[in-house]
Amino acid sequence: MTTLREYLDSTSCEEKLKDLIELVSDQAIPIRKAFISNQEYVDSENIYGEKQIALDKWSNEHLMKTFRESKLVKEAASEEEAEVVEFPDAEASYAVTIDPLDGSSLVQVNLAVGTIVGVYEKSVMEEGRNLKAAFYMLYGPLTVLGLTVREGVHFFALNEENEYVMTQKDVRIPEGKLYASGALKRDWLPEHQRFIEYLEKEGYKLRYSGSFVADVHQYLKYGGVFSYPAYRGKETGKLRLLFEANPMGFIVSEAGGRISDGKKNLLEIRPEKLDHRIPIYVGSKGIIEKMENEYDIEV
Ligand code: P6P
Repeated sequence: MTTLREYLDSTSCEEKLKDLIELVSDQAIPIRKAFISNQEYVDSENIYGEKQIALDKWSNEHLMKTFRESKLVKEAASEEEAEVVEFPDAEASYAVTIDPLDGSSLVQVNLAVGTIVGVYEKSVMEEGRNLKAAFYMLYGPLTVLGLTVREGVHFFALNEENEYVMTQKDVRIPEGKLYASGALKRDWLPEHQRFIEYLEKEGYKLRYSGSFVADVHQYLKYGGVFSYPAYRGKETGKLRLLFEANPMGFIVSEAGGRISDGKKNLLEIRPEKLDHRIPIYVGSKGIIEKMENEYDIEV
């Protein structure tokens, strides 16, 4: 089976970027090992006012240490940090975004969570379409790596020797019929509600876990539309542009799908601030374009 390095060597990826992708994806091993002893909530919150579990902090600190020691990263932004972290000793210019442990509250109920990574040429405050690489490590029954270096999307899994081997090449998202919507139904805005009612009438099946990275991985395989919309009292929605929407949306787009804010291609939206939240509809291209053309989704 093709290893991660063998795949990377078959691409036009720069050597330092290959090294960075391998180094960061290998951190799935220590992060997963830390699950058992870092599950409790700690008395701190992230910048979004969300309670943190010890693992959020542990994985963030571990990844930041990895970046610093690698000298491959000039700056890193994290869902768990209030500011961009600079690495003045870096010998490369990559700018990295991380959600160190997306869906972390699910660790306590043993559901899949993951690490989301975006790599830019020089700055994290870029439109998502400028990503040089985007990948995620998904901690489920297998430890899976979903990766794009702008040459399609490919899945890898850790084998018995803790080496990533390719399990699926050139992933293409089908026009499947899964759907999900975050936010309380009583707070959905009228056009979003109308769209969801259409999906249900068309026989779409609800699949929603509470972990964006795990849900998007499922939608990549089976197709459909995952949404976390603008909703009453939170017209920006909940998910973060830099740390969740851009990298995962870029991967879905590279697999032939689409990510939208409800009106337009989300990957063309310039971030206004680090903690930029945004409504998202991500998944199969056909249904998302239908939504954009036939529903006046409130954004
Ligand atoms: P809710 C996890 O906190 C997260 O950012 C995403 O991974 C997930 O899709 C969403 O929030 C879940 O939000 O409101 O359903 O708990």
